[in-house]
Order: sequence, then structure tokens, then C-alpha cells
Amino acid sequence: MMKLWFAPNTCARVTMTALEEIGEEFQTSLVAFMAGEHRRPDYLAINPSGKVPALETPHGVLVQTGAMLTYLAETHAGAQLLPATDDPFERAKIRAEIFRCSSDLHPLVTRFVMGVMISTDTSDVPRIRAKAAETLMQQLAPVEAQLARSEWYLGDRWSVLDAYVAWIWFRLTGNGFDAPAFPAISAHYARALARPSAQAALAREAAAEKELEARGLLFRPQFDTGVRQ
Ligand SMILES: N[C@@H](CCC(=O)N[C@@H](CS)C(=O)NCC(=O)O)C(=O)O
Repeated sequence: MMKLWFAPNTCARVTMTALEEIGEEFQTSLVAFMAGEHRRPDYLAINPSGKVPALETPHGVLVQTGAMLTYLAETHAGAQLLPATDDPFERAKIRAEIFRCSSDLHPLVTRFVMGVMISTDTSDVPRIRAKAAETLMQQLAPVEAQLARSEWYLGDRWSVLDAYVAWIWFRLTGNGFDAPAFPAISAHYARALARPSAQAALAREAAAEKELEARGLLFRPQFDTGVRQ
């Protein structure tokens, strides 16, 4: 059985949604950031970067969301997590969108939401956030354009990229990003969240938050996310 190391509200939600979409039983292991569990030797033995997610597969442990998503899509073709095509250029274009999320947008989310991870000088944080917001306005424009053209990010069918874009949007708007500038992404977020796999992942996160709360380890976001789980 596969096992996902995760923390609620993190990008692990994307892989968790993919696993829910596949529909096979899987295990989860909660990593409590507030207790520093992601820096402990036992977790660093799983993911030396000290980040979530990590995924135990029958082939070994995988890290990096994009690697997990492509692995799951290829090993569970029936779940149609990504469009199936034999054309190398079409496959490369799909990977380009995964990299857009993981390499372009996710680091901007970190800068917008948690400038303290970029600079130890807290007086830098507002400047980091402002610069990230400016860059996001430009970097989200192609995402907005795509979602204004089609119901789902890669066209007529849901793909796991929709879960990725939705998580990015959740993190940004949950932290005060200017949502009205991107009506198509906002509307897409509601659609993506309605997906049963997304709801199942949110329910797992809600249970994890209860567990963290009971241990006094629940990180409360500064802004209301608007999402009721
Ligand atoms: N490139 C990694 C990024 C993973 C990542 O940044 N995870 C965040 C949560 S969204 C994390 O674990 N942060 C804790 C830390 O860096 O200390 C991926 O795509 O999986």
C-alpha cells in the first residue's frame, strides 16, 4: 500500500488528491511542522530536504510533487490523472505545466505567504511579498487565460493539474492575494474543490488538523482562507 507523508494545507494536498482520484486504499503519515518533525532524523531519512510531501511506492520513496504526479499517472493509467499521449512533444507540454506549478508558481507562493523563509530580517518580508505579488500578476496571466478558454486547465477533462492550480490559489487567496484580478482562476477553484477527490483530501486534512489541535500544534493562518472544511 502506498503511503503519503503530508501536512495539512501544504502542496501535499495535490498528491493526496491524486491518490484519492485513483481510489485505492493508501496510508498517510502526518508530519507536524510545529513540532519540527520535518527536521528530525527519522523524517530526513525519508526526505533529506525536510519537506512534504513524500510518497512511499512499491518501487521506493519518491519526493517532488511533479515526480509523484507523473509516476501515479503512469502507474494508474485508468485514473486518467494526466492526458495519455504517445507524442513526446505533447507529453513535454504537459510536463511544462507541472513545472510551471512546481518551479515558477510554488516558489512565488512561498515568497508571498512566508517571506520569513526567504529572509531572516523580518523587515524584508513586506518587500518580498510585494515583489512576489507583482511577479504573480504576470505569472498567473497564462493560467487565467487558459481557464478562461476551457473548463479545466488542460481542456475539457479534469486532470491533476487542476488540483495543483487549486492548491496554489488556495494558498494565495487564503493569504490576501488579489483574487478579483483573476476571475477564471477563482471560478475554477470552486469547480476543482467540488471534485469528490478534493473533498476527500480536505476531509483527511481536517482530521489531521484536529489531531494537531489536540497536540497543541495547529498552525493558525494569519488570514481567513474562506474555505470551510
Ligand atoms: N519542490 C517540492 C516543494 C515541497 C515544499 O516546498 N513543501 C513545503 C510545504 S508546501 C514544505 O514542506 N515546507 C517546509 C520547509 O521547507 O521547511 C515539491 O514540489 O514537492
